[in-house]
Amino acid sequence: MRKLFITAAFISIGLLITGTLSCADDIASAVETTDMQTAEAVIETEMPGDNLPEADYEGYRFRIGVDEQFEKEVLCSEQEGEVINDAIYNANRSVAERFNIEFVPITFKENSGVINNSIMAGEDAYDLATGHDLTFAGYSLNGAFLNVYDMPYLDLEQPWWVRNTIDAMTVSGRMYLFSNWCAVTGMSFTRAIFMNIDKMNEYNIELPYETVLNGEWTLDFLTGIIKDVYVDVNGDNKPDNGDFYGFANGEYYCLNDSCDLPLVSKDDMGVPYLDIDIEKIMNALTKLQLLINGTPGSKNYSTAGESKHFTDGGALFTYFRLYLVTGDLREAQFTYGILPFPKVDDTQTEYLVGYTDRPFGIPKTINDADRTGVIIEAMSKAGYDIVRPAYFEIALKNKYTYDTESAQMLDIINDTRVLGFWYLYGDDTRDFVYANINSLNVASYFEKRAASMQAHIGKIIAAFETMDN
Ligand SMILES: [Ca+2]
Repeated sequence: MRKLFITAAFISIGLLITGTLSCADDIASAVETTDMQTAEAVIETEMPGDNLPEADYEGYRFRIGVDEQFEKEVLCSEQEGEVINDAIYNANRSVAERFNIEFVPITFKENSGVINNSIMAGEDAYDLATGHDLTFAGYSLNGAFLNVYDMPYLDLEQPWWVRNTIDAMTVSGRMYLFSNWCAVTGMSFTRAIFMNIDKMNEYNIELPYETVLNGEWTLDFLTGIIKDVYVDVNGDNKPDNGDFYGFANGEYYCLNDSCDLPLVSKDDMGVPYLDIDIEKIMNALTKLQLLINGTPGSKNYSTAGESKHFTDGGALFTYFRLYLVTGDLREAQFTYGILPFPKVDDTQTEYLVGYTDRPFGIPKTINDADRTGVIIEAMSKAGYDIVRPAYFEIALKNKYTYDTESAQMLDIINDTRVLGFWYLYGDDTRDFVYANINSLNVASYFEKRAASMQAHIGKIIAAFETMDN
């Protein structure tokens, strides 16, 4: 719970301090010097340390291959007075100064193949690479990347690594892509529940923060809140985007992971196997269908792009990527809150918050694994220490208020995130929630596909187990 309280305190003191807190030390010292009421909530202000050696890499140019669209989510070369940009700049700078390196972005166009081609040609052109998730999954199966577990100095138990994602991405004890705080993209692509607090107050509905903290935030609970919330605002006697709803949604990505339906399990040796539990899937999809499309309070957007209806104040809740907070929600005329995705039901042991990312791979052509390991670990820690609080500050920067409960929610979201194995390495079943949400023909859907899914997963296991890097 330590991280949770650091965030809460940071956000609260943000009310009193103008400007951007630039690093973890500033946060700690600011907390120490304030005697406001939040101080008592601060159990511990110290960020966890790393176990990296002192090293001087003599100005080494650490080259990161990065999709041109995402360069500034990894590397920022100058301060621009924008909170997240400047936090990434500060995180980069702290690592560069600590180890005497220079970060060099080498950009490429999405899916241009240059990373894979360069590595497979044996060129040592990149120290690290990040790109499109499915494309990079393909490169990893080609043998382009090193096994993350073989890298020195990476401490996967540290909080800047994403616990559920490591579990999901590890096959037979190997992992060829990683996703963590080296970049802000994973957090920004995290799917969360957004709540219009003004409207919740107007409807006299208790904000469900305590419910979340008690572990009782479930699909049924959310559906119970939203099912009868509908107003034909534009008075045309039909439900449309001119009206107000309880829950509005047009996003289906990650719902399978958020609903604990990874479709694979692992045996005692960590080898995945296809695990299609029709009863479990039907239980989740039935509840999801009711929420999304089954009550008067449900609004089903035809595309995720219609989410502006929510940011214009058209619903109590929506489900979307966290980057809504740096986009349309900045202009929202209401106070919003952020919540983790609900548990399917009370048999689910913890919240699961699905996300997508531009994962990283470590080219097998690198010539100094120690140095690469040190820099990756340091970048991950710097992202966690510096970029994470900055992102949370932006996420919580409501028009009218900061609330500490939302900070707690973001910590829960961060700690329970999962990048789905089947999403990255799967085939057409990636979209099975969307494909079945209305028909609920789950049994026949998987009956048709089980054999090919089994064969596919067998190929992935074979690729992982036979790679010599
Ligand atoms: Ca209407």
